[in-house]
Amino acid sequence: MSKNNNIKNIKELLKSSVSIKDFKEILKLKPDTIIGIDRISGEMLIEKGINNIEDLAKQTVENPIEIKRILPQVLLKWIKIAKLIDKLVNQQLKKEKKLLLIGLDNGGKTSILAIIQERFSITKDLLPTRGVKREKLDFFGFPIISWDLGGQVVYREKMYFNRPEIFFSEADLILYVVDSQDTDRFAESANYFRQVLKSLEEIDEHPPIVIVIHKSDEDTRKTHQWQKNVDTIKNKFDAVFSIFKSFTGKYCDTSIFQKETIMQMFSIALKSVSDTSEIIEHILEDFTEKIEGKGTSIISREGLIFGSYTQSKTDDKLIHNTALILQTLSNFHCSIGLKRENTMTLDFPMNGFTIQGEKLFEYSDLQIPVYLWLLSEKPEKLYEKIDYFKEQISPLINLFL
Ligand SMILES: Nc1nc2c(ncn2[C@@H]2O[C@H](COP(=O)(O)OP(=O)(O)OP(=O)(O)O)[C@@H](O)[C@H]2O)c(=O)[nH]1
Ligand SMILES: [Mg+2]
Repeated sequence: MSKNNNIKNIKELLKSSVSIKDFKEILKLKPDTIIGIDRISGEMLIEKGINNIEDLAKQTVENPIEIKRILPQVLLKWIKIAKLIDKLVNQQLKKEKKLLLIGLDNGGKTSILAIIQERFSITKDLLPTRGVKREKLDFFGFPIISWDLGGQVVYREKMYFNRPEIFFSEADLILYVVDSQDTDRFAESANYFRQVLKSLEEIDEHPPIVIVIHKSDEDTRKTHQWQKNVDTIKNKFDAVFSIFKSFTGKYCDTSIFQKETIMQMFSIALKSVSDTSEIIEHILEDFTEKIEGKGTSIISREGLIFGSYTQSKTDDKLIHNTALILQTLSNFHCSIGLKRENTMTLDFPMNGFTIQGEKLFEYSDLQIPVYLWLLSEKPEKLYEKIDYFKEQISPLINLFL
């Protein structure tokens, strides 16, 4: 919610004619895009080397530059507005994680992004990516800006390494995609990877890296050849990591024909850049909206809350207190030899809602049951989607526990 407020607040500080296509570009807008700065004053600022909002925001309030035909108190006001825009943009950017997809051409980078966005049909007729394709995407509501770096040799050699600060800087995460079936190109891919790390080191950026061993399709995965390929890939990439010790990487194998492998890889990747409870909350928010509920929470038998999503504090308390009491009751029932129920329900007919707990899975070696608790006016909707939740989402949540 605060994310949209940021955008709204920034828009209010800019002239209505300014359209914002990319957040990062706001700070590069000319000073006179700020509301109240006329064109002539804007030009005077530019003459003094203040070319954009970012430059204006860098001025200190205590000791701003002097411009003859602009009153100091007016200039001060503009500097303060620029500082505010700068702050809001940076807050916003911080929330959106920059994800870089790198790897040779035909590796499957664009296909992976399409799967994450559930665009299955387009994966069949994808063309090679020309240059860099930037896109906003959403992983259960988790905001990400993906930079899909087309892997054809012309871009690799002529673009990225010439301007690494543009392409490689400020990445929160890198997915480096290797085609596990393309044996002839493992060395070429490892070599590209080495160049990428070298460039990153030169600009002093060290984002976490996931090496995606892609096209690990179900049938191929069973073959001896595939296992051999994976070993070769790991050997070659480990050798690169051993040269650049300041980087760490993980390996994941994926296939577009098994969406869950992509989701798991993505979850593992996100785990390295974000607070895991934040990710669980996004997943629950997405699910709660799908089933038109008012709130959900994931709680273990002993009352450990793994994550929750509610629209109001009262609903939050209502779910948690009810869940704790029902779970305590269920623990008592078990202690006297009854079987633990998979579903626990408490109806509030006069208030028109139900609180319901559904056992999701058992956690750790101690097999501690974990329940999904729902507060809803339409609890029957849960049954329409609970299989989806169990299949698609609980493995992801499991990863974060
Ligand atoms: N067998 C198999 N094929 C895949 C998989 N993922 C992608 N492909 C295919 O690989 C080809 C290349 O996929 P893209 O996603 O365009 O590859 P890219 O890495 O974006 O390539 P560039 O844009 O040139 O860098 C397409 O024909 C895809 O259908 C996979 O998991 N298994
Ligand atoms: Mg592509």
